[in-house]
Amino acid sequence: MASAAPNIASRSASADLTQRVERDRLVPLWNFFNDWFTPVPKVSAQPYLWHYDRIRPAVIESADVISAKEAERRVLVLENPGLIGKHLITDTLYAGLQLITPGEIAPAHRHSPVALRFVIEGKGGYTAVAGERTWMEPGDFVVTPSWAWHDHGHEGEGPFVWMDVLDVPLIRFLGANFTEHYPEERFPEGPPVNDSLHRYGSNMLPVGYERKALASPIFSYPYSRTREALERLKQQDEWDPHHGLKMEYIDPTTGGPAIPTISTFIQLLPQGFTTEPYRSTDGGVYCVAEGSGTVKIGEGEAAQTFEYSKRDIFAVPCWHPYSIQAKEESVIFSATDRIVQTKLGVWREQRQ
Ligand code: 1HN
Repeated sequence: MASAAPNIASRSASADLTQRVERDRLVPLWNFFNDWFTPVPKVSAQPYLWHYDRIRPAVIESADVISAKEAERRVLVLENPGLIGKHLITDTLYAGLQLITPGEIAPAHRHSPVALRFVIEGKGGYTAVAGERTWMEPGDFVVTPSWAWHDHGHEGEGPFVWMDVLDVPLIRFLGANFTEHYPEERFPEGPPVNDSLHRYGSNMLPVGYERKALASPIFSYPYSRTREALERLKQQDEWDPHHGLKMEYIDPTTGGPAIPTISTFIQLLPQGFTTEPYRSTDGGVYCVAEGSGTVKIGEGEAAQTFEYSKRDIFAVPCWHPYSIQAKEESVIFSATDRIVQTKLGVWREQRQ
């Protein structure tokens, strides 16, 4: 057991040593041991919810301020109130709302962090990964693997908005962040639309398939398929008291997560269902695809309750218990760093 205060024989001698060794770039561990090694995790992120209806006008207005081309990516970043200036939604994840208007192209580039998109609104938008296009619809979950060339476009009408989530903080922390800009606006056209979904996402694999990258070869998980699966499964009352009906998006070639560094989930809660409080060490980003209700995040006096409805986004900081009460049947997407923690052997959960 770590004692509350270190047993320092002489405070003045310790302070004196601290001062003298500073010039030799030495710091006594006992000065900060208890600050670092706490019984439970210290978390900077705070519970927070963004009401889409409230922030939508600013997202739309961003098109008057800058073009997608000029901005490279025209995004309003979802910055957690506990991480001001860090531009992060949780301690380990970045998230933002990206707008693209008809005819615009967000130019091709690639970077080491992985990006995922969860489509919020619009029709006629697409992402191309290495020249292969996938048209996006609300509720679709789309992945841009590490170091894959990608550009976005919009050939429909009206605004097209999605939520981006990236593992930027993790990759920056590791010192492995590289970016490259493609010399043309768009990467040359590649395989036909949704080729990889048909090739790898139909419970078959091409004979002789060899895995080339860590990421799933599927980069589009259409909402129509996801919703159909949830609809079928819900008929059997598969309700986990803490999660309702919760599924993880996977790489069909391995059964592992769809993204090597971000775990992604979709859950359905029937009307009137309240999840039992649950916490885990993976903080996360939640986006409401359907429904409305309330979510309580945190414990004791620090607990906060937010009303949610379709398209709202909320942050659950790690090790904060949360409970969702579905007023209407709700479908909620989430992205967390669970897979990283699991691989490192430090992930914990607590069902309360
Ligand atoms: C990025 O490349 C995209 O490709 C979106 O759409 C958001 C945030 C930080 C760094 C790169 C995109 C991003 C980003």
